[in-house]
Amino acid sequence: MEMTMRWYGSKYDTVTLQQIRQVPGVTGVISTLYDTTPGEVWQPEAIRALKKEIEDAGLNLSGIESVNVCDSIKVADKDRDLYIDNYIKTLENLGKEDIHMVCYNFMPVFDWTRTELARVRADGSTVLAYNQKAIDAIDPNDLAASMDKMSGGTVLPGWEPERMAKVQELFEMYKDTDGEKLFENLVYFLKAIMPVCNKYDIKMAIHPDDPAWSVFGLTRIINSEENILRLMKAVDDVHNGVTFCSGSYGTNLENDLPHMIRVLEGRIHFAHVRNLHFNDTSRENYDFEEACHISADGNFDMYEIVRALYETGFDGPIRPDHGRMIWGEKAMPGYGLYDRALGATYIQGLWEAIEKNAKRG
Ligand code: DNO
Repeated sequence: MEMTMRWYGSKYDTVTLQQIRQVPGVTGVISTLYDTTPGEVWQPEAIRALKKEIEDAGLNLSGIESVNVCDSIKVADKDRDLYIDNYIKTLENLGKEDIHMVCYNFMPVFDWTRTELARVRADGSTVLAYNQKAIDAIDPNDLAASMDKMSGGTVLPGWEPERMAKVQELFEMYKDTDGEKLFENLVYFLKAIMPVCNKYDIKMAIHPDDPAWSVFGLTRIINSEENILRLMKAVDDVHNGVTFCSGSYGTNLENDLPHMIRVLEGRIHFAHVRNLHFNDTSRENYDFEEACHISADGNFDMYEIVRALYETGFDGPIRPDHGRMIWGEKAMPGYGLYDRALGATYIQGLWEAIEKNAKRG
């Protein structure tokens, strides 16, 4: 594995490449061209400039999170082939720059969904949180505005204001797209891009739905072992792979995370490792918050998660995921420096112990 951190580019991120470089063991970043809109072709010069900036700081550009898939492709409207062609051109441009891992998602309308971006925990840190009652009380048309207000002026990945300005239109666009259709459209998209992925050895890594169930009546399909395996079989090519995000699959406690990693052996190309703390698991009051990375702070056995990655020969980029906001830091919710740095170090500690133990036999 390669330990990485997510970085949004110097124009948007509060964290610098120089700071990331000083986090023990981190050799790469996962980045994106945040200025682009879904559907547009990424220009070679822009990719090159991003890569150069990162390499000049002594780090690798270890993959892209995300090249977002536009709604036309997700709902299969009349423009989808045109946008798939654009996506292929983007992949080609990335491949030519020697970039081999692309994370994306296939969630309708909303990317990750939380009801609080700064819930205060007992130790004074703040975290992202989800509360079912709060979701049930929200009009989806207001969700983007409320997320924006909670963000404290920082950008939120997946919540681009231009898209969110037309939420109603988007809901309308998806009204005939049920789970089966969305799945078919995803398979169509993947089959169309596999040749370019094979040519440049680009590993596509689908990010799970977060949370791992439908919200606001919008279907979601990448949320369980059964569904992700179905997708792996439908396009049975190593370049059709997975971002294993423990904090997203783990929102549904029925998902056995270490087991999922094992059955996905060879198809996980990127790992997001984080823990969640559940306060209530009853259906009506379902409530969780994002804990710090260590097992003791949440509901997941982080040792077993990392062990499963190690034992299945995972060799892609791994990154600590959302961190708490601590020590007075002001940053993008979930993406401060300090707690993610602690997470990166902890995950590497687990990895080293597991590896040494395994080698000892
Ligand atoms: C949020 C992220 C997601 C993720 C996308 C992948 O923090 O986990 O926005 O990057 O869903 O396309």
